[in-house]
Amino acid sequence: MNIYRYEENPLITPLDVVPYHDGYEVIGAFNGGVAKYGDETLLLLRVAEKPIAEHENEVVAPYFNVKEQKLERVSFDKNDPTYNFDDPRMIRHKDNLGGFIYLTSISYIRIARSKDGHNFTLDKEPFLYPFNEYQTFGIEDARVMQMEDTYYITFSAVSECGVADALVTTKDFKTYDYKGNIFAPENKDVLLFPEKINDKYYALHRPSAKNIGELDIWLASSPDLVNWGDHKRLIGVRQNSYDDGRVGGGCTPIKTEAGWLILYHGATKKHRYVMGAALLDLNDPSVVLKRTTEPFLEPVAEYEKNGFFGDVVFACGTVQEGDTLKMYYGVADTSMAGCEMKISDLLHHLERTSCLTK
Ligand code: MAN
Repeated sequence: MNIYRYEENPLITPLDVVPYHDGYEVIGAFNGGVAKYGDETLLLLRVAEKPIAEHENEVVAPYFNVKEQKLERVSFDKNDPTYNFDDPRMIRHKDNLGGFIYLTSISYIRIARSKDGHNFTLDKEPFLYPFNEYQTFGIEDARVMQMEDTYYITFSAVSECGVADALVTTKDFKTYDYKGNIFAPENKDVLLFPEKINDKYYALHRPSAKNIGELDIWLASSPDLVNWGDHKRLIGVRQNSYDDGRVGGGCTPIKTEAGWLILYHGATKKHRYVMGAALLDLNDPSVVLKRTTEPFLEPVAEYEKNGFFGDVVFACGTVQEGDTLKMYYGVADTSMAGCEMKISDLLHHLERTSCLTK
């Protein structure tokens, strides 16, 4: 299937972002949600900032102190046998496998604006910055759904309580109304459908089963976009496939004549992230009509393969113009890239490579 990657890729890298905090460096400007606002394309970038260590053996972890409303840092010694520093994204306890204590960077959402969809200018201030006890380790991976003149923004709220999903609404991308956590931990990748279906709102979400179960995409419905129920497992991981480790919704569902087009990320157990697609029934999104057995986008470009966490393409939004779909995606947990494809090509790809197993 034909995908045109923008020649300017990567469109935004950490070097384009001035740190918001003194003594910090920007290590990521990625996984940006997408909105069309007036004549501009907005990317709601996840900016990750890391405290600069004072000496070679220091590992520093940031957290937002809610009471004091300021960012603080905790220092660790790389040689301390109590901790495991192998995963660059986090610090774990050694004796308790999987025992997580801190992230090595803090993320918040900053807006990049563009008139041509290729050249972006960054806002100086964050748009969404941690403000409550569910966000002490940051705000990550925003997704935007537009209904009339209101934009609904979902994001991961990360703290020692786990990763929850929160919702805010805005009309101007300057101020916002907080609607609370709409999914409890651990859950990620909430995508709101852009219209009611048979008088109900729908969302995709990805509970992160820790004990029994897999990292599958679920469907929920709601009367008001805030209270969610009727949870159904929708798109699961598949053994021996590009998505045998985890799946999660990527872009706001796109309405086509053939059904709701879902662009999702699938990762192997070794954390290679690609983009797959599925098609849901227009009148009943709990019915999966088709699902790709081959990804439509894989990390092949240098900027997709190498970075803070390589071999990752992670799309969080699109702009649709007729049959053309402009997709913006995070690469290697580091930068932002853009590409274009035809929706009709995606539907053919689904037709050609479809398999119905959930
Ligand atoms: C994973 C990665 C990190 C992220 C944490 C918390 O480890 O996606 O980038 O910060 O989860 O969400």
